[in-house]
Amino acid sequence: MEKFEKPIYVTKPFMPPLEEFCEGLKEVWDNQWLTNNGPVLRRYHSELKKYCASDNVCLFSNGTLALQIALQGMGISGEVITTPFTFVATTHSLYWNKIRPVFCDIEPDYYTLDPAKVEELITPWTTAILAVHVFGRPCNLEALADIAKRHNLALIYDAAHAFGVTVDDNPIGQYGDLSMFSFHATKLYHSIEGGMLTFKDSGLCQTFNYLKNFGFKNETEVVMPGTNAKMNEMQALMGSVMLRHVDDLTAKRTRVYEIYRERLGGVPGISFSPDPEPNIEYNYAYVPVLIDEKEFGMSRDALYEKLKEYNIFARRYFYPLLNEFACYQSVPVSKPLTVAEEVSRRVLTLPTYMDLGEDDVNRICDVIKILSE
Ligand code: T4K
Repeated sequence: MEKFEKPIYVTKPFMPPLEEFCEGLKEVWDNQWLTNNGPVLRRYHSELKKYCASDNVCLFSNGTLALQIALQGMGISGEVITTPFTFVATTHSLYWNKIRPVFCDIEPDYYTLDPAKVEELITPWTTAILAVHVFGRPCNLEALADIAKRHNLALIYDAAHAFGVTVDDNPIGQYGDLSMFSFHATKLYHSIEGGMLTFKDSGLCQTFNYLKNFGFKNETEVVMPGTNAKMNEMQALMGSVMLRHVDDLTAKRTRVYEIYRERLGGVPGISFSPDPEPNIEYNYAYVPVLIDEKEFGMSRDALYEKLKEYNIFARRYFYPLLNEFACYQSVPVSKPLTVAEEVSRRVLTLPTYMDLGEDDVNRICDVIKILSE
C-alpha cells in the first residue's frame, strides 16, 4: 500500500472562496477600522445572535480567554468539578482564576462528564460544574442541570467543539448557564482564531464587555481590571464569511464520519460511540475511535506511529489526561478516573476536513484495515 504523497493531518482549516473574503477586505480597507468593536464585528455579532437564537452572545479573540473571562465575570471561585478528558485550555481557564479543578470521571459512550460521579465530589467549596461537550457530543444535559440546581451550582459548558449542534432543535448554547465556543482554525467552523460565549443572564453582557476591553467604561473610567481579549475585524470577517458555509462543512464531516463508520465499524478492535439520540443533531466535528489492543492486534500508540509511515497524522485527543500533565500532577484526585484513563489510552482521532476527498478517506480505511490483518 502506497503512502500518501502529501501529509494527511487530523484536520485542515476550511478556506472560504477568496473572492468572498476579498469583498469583505475591501470594506475593512475602506473603513480603516481594524479592531475595538468595529463595524464588521458588530454585523457579525448580529449574525451570530440570530444563528444561536440568543441575545446574549459575546465575542472574544479566542476560546481560552472567553472561558477565563466567563469564570471571572460569573464570580466562580473555590472548587469546580470538571473533566480530565479535554484540551488543556479547559483546566487552564480555572487555574488562571485561582480555582481548584476537581477531576471527575467520564461516561464510556460519549466520554463526557459522568453525572453519576459528580455529586460525591461536591464539597462546601464547590461553586460550579465545568463540563465539556467533547468532540461535539452533548453532555447529559438533564442530569447535570438537575445536580446543579439541587446544589445551587453554576453549570458551565465548554462547547469548544460543539458549534452547530442542536438538541430538540435548540442550539446547544441554550443549555446550562453559559457555554463557550472556540472558533480556532482547526475547528469545523472558525474565524482564524476566536471565541464566543452564550449565556442566560443578560446582566453578564456588560461585565464581559468590560473584562475583554481593559475594564473601560468610557475614556476616563476603568471599572474593573480587565484584559485585552477583543476579536478584531479580520477575525470577524472570516467568521462572517464562514457562516455561509457552515451547513456544507457539517454535511461533509457527516459524510466522512459515515464512511469511517461503514468501513471500520466491523473491524475487530475498533469501536465507535453509539449513534446520537434522534433529538440530537451532531456536527461530526471529530472522528474518535477506540482501539482495543488485543482484538486489533496493535496498540493505539503503535497504530498512531504506523499511520505516520503512510503520511497519515491522526491525533491522540485527549491524551494524556489533564491530571497527568506536570502542571496538574499536584492536584489531588480523590475518586478513580477509571473510564477516562481507559479512553485516553485507547482513543485515536482520525482525519476529517472539508477538502479531504472520499477516496482519501477510503484509502485511510484501507491502510488501517491492512494494519489490522
Ligand atoms: N476547550 C476545548 C475543549 C478545546 O478543544 C479548545 C481548543 C479550547 C477549549 C480552547 O479554544 P481556543 O483558545 O483554541 O480557541 C488544536 C487547537 O489549537 C485548539 O484550538 C483545539 N482546542 C485543540 C483540540 O486542537 P493542537 O495543539 O492539536 O493544534 P495543532 O497546531 O497541532 O493543529 C492540529 C493539526 O491541524 C495540525 O497537525 C495541522 C493542522 N493545521 C493546523 C493549523 C493551526 C493546519 O492544517 N492549518 C493550521 O492553520 O490544538
